[in-house]
Amino acid sequence: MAATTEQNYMGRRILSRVLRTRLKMDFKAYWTFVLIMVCASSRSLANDDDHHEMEEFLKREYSLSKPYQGVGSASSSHWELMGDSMVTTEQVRLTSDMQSRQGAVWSRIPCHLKDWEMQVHFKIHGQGKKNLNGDGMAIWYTKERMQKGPVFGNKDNFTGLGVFVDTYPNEEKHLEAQKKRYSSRTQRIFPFVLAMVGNGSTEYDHERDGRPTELGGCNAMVRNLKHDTFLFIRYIRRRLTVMIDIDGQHEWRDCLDVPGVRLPQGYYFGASAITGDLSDNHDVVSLKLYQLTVDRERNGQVDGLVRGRSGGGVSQGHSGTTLGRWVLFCTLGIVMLLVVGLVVYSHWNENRRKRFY
Ligand SMILES: *[C@@H]1O[C@H](CO)[C@@H](O)[C@H](O)[C@H]1NC(C)=O
Ligand SMILES: *[C@@H]1O[C@H](CO)[C@@H](O)[C@H](O)[C@H]1NC(C)=O
Ligand SMILES: [Ca+2]
Repeated sequence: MAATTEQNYMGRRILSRVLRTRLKMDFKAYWTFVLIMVCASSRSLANDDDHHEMEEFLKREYSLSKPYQGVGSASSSHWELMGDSMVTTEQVRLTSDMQSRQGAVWSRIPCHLKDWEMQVHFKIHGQGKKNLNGDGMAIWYTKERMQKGPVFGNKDNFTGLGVFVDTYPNEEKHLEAQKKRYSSRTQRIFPFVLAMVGNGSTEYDHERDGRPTELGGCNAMVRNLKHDTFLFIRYIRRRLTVMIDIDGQHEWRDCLDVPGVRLPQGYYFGASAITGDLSDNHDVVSLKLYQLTVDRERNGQVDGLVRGRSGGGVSQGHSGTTLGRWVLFCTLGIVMLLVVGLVVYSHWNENRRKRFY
C-alpha cells in the first residue's frame, strides 16, 4: 500500500517535471517567435514611411507625351490647348520667345487619385541674357481649368496647387529701382521654383514673386541647358514634395517637402506660361502622372501613430521618427505579450493544480 503511494508520488513528480520542462521550452520558442514577428513587423512599418514601399502606375489618361496624338486638334484628346500654346513634334510650346504671350495645356479629365506623382519634363530657353527673360511657367492641380490670367498665364485666386518656375526676380528689380538692396540672407537666386496652395481667394503677389503665400521653394538654374530638365511633384498622405533634376546627372534634388497639405480629389492637371516685356520659350516635353498605391492597412496604422506622437505638429525629423517608432512598437509589443503570456501561464498553472491535487 505504502509502496504504491510512494510510486504514485514519484511518478507524479517525474511527470510534473517533464511537463514543466516542455512547457518552458514551448514558452521560450513562443517568445522568440513572437518577438521576431513584432520587431520585424514594426521595422517594415518604419521602413514603409522612409522608402515609400509602394507601387507606381503610369496613368495614361492624365499623362501627356509624344507624339501628342490629337492634342490641340481632336476633341477626343485628353488634353486641351489654350491661348498661344502649340504642339510640335518635339514639345508642347506654351509660349514662344516673344513678348506678351500666354498659353496653357489642360487635362480634360478630373483626377480622382488619392496619392500621385507628376513627373514634368520641361525646357525653358531663349535669347535673353540672365534676368532679361521672363516670366516663367507653372504646373497646376486646380479646381478651375482653361481660364487665362496673370499668374503664369492662369487665373488669380485659383483653388488648388500651383508649382511655379519663376524666371524673373520682380521683387529684386523693384527694390533695385528704389535703390534698396536685399540683405544677402533673404535674397533669392532666380529662376526660383515655388509652390503655393490657393483657396479661391488667395491672391498671388506678383510684385513679390509670391513670397507671402509660398509653401516653400528652391532656386533652379534651368534656362538654356543642353541636357533635359525635370520637375517632380509628389502628393502622398497629404504630404507635398517637390524635387528637381536639372543637372543632367539623373539625380533628384529636394526642393520642398511640406506635410499637412490638403488637395481634394477631382481637380485638373495643367501647365501654363506667360511672357511680358521679357520672354522665353516655355516648353513641356511630357507630363507623366503616376498613381501611387500604398498598403492601406499599414498606411492607416502609420498615420495614426504619427498623428498621435506629433500631436498635430507640422514637421519632424525623419530618421528620429523611424527609430522612435521602432522602439515604441517593440516596447508595446513586448508589454502586450507579457500580459498575454502571464494570463496563459496562470491559466495553465491552475489547470495543472486541478489535475494533480
Ligand atoms: C481675388 O480675391 C480677392 C479677395 O480675397 C479680391 O479682392 C480680388 O479682387 C480677387 N481677384 C481676382 C482677380 O478675382
Ligand atoms: C483663404 O486663405 C486666406 C489666407 O491665404 C484667408 O485669409 C482666407 O480667409 C481664406 N478663405 C477661405 C474662404 O477659406
Ligand atoms: Ca517673378
